[in-house]
Amino acid sequence: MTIAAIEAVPFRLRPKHTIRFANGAVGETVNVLIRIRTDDGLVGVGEASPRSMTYGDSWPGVVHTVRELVAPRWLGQDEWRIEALHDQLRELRGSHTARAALDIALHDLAAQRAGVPVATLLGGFADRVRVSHLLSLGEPEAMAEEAGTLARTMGIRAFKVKTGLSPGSDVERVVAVSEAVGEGGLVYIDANHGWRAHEALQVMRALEKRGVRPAWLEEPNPADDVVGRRWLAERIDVPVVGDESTVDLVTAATQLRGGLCHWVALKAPRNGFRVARQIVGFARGAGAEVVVGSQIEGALGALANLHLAAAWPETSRMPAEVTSGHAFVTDLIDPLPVVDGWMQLPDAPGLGVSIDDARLDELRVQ
Ligand code: MUC
Ligand code: MG
Repeated sequence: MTIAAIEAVPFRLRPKHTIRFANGAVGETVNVLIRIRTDDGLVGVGEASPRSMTYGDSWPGVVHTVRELVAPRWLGQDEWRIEALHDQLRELRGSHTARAALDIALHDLAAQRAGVPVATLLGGFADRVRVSHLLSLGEPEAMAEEAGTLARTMGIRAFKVKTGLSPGSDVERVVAVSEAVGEGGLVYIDANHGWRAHEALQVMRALEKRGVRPAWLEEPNPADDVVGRRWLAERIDVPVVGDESTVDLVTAATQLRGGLCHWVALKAPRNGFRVARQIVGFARGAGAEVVVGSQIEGALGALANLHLAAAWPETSRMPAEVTSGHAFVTDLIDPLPVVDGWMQLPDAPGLGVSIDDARLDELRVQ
């Protein structure tokens, strides 16, 4: 079957609260629904969540890329030939979120044809995922309170503590959340480039003195401070994780081989499934772990992340950030529930979701 139409529909998401991190915030935001329709009427979907502060992209840019640069190349092509379709975009630089959403939509189509969930098509390792939740950067007490509430109401025991504001207050954030989570919980840090390398070392030493050991440390200092990153990675025994500095196979391989990080974060909304598979293979060969993170996507993007986390043993080892769909008051689909700290995959073919046109029309940005 061939690709008959590709749509890029911007829609508005309203968060319950603005989600803050060291290099920006996500408040009311516009994401883009990608729909690929085949000549026999099957529809594959993906959500692009552009992040100007992280990748320099924007929703009008995603819409333009899909409508003007991708659609003319892909219309009339065989939907199954995913590698060939991506190869036609090789001259397109960047555009991670547009490319990832297109890749997700192609896999949604392929899995529907095969009659299995996307996670099964990819590898089928698990049918449920241990959940981690990203805590917005705020006062230590407020972050600890949010963690405690989610532990009680949803059974979540794994939390990303957003930091990168100031080393002293950041230590208090991590300590407060760790105390709220208690024994058996898992706490890790993301500074989104907010510290200098020596400040990151200072924070880790201060945490050690307080008896707190984070499971990993994401993006401690600016990634272009190559010397500082390596200096830090050589000095701490908590794994340093590349996230926005390891956006594809080449950057992930370069950072891992260069000793700038020990592990790598994957995100379906940034990597899609194809690039995620490449990075997982490289990381496994390099003896590195991967973790599944969120870029605060809507419920559709979070559903794609759930399939990614369930696909392979490597992506299932650590709790995955799949709760961002719960952050919004308005969205295209309802987020999946978290029960006792786990999220169950839908067993319907594909991503397991269909988009309600009336709901899309309400949220559509003209
Ligand atoms: C993260 O892990 O860095 C914040 C911006 C973004 O693109 O991702 C988030 C979370
Ligand atoms: Mg991160």
